[in-house]
Amino acid sequence: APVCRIPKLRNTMKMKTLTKLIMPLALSLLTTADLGAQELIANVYGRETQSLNGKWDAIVDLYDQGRKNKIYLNRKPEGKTDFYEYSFENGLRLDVPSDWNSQTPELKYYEGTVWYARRFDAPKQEGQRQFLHFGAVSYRCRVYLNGEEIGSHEGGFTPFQIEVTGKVKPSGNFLAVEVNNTRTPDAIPAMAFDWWNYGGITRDVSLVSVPDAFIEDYFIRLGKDSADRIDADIRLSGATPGTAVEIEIPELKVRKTAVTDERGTATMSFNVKKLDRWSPAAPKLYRVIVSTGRDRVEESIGFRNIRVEGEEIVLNGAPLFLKSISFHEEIPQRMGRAHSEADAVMLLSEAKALGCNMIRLAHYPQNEYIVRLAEKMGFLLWEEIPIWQGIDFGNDRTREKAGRMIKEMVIRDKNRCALAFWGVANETQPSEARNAFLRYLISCCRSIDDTRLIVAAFDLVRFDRERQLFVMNDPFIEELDVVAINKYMGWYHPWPLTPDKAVWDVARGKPLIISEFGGEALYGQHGPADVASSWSEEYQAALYADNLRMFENIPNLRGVSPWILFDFRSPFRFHPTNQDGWNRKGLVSDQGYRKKAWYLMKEYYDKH
Ligand code: GCB
Repeated sequence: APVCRIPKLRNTMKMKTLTKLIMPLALSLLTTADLGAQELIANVYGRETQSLNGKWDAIVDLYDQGRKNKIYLNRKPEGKTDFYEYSFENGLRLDVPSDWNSQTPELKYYEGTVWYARRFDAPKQEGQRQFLHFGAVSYRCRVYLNGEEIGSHEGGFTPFQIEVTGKVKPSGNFLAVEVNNTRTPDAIPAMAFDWWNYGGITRDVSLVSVPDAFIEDYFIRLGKDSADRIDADIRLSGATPGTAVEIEIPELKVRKTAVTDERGTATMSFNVKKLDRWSPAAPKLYRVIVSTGRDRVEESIGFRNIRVEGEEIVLNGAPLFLKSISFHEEIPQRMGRAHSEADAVMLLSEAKALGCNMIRLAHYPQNEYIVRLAEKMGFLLWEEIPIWQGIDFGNDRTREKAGRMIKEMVIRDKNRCALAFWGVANETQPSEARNAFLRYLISCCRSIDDTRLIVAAFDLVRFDRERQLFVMNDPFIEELDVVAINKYMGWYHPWPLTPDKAVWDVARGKPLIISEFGGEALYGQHGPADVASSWSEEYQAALYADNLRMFENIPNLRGVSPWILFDFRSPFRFHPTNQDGWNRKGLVSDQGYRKKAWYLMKEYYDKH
């Protein structure tokens, strides 16, 4: 199981709550086993890996004939009468990692199946276990090694791995991956969403080697309400109970040991002296080394406290205002998915220039380069899974998938102190089915990590004419630590009164974040500041000025996150000259030029 603290919960939670947590958890673990994907190894980038990135052979399988014809066997004619109507040689070649849409014009709009294949050698290492690790494949895939199906995965933005110990040969392995990005009503996201549905092996692929008894997972963090106590849970795989595990933090002069219990987990809690806590202003990280007699892994970890007190979000004991921005995992200039460290530098530098202290990673877990660099650069993070309108909340299979997805996200990033918020949904409508679904997602997060704040974004705020106030009625906000609102005043909603009179009475008693606001403008287009259809920089800037004025009338406002940093590609956007397949709400154009509204936002952030 994932580092899963269910027994610990017994002390703090009622049995009824516990059963509610365990039942769905047990269910979803079963499904994971079905799929052949296994528990994730923490910190793959800190491991001994062989990269399988590069050029892969590819076959576009529009009518899904490949599996039926077992093309993953990669057979070659031997006898005189043999022939096979496929070959992975001398055909299309695609980059991994990358989306397929941006690699050849024929695949720009493609939604369907593409087969990827490559050969690799894996020199034998005695006493080692090996795992194939995929950072992400969009959206679903089946993996075949040397002619055998070894696993599958669904969900385009989270990692998975498959153990291949004893299955990889020292040389001449043939790895095929059947990737499909067809939209379906039971998928997450489902049939329509406001971003580009890139397909492909979009993140790094590696062969990870670990000792046969190895450090599988760990969760090392500052105690929830303590400025100097570090809590750690470390889980070993393949080790006998009673194995000693050590944590070393040289800069803090820490060297602590504990032994594993019968589940393979070692638990430690210890106080440290002179800890510099991580914050956006001082993003201090410490070198942490976890080791056993057989295995050793190290990485940089930061320590901080985050909690809610009444209407405040409190970081390291002090109230904080979140100066956030969103971006998609996309490089607009390249019209493709972001997948490298250089891409992360581009996206995050522009957020830094705006003066942000937080990123809302829209609308799905983004790659680890972005998450890790954001932490180093001093951004808090909000990470969510693509529960984005139109989700089939009544479908149990969809719920299981979402649960697995959110767990993969939490497992991957739980050691990143920058991560402050787990987002469970964006723009959902109240219903019993939705409530049960989201409650389940919250229980999935909390079963692994109960230290982050749980948030969801709603678009239900409306103007109450009688009370002359902006209000919202969704009882689900009671289940959240922080309430987030997407509200497009001046774009989707005309102003019912002037911005200085637009007062909010929403989610009082809790911190509120404006998680989206904005409007579209085409960079370099000038026009009247009061005509939306001018798509002008002037209109967008005036809209920003109005919204920033309204924010003064939201008493529990503790952060804002404009939509969005860059123009992004979206099949929702049909206007031939102003949009041409792009959502133009960016503060920065698709070519990287700052629009007028950028400067207003920058000034606002500099003042806060
Ligand atoms: C929203 C969605 C976001 C869209 C945005 C828009 O409310 O959360 O994904 O892109 O509005 O531009 O309409």
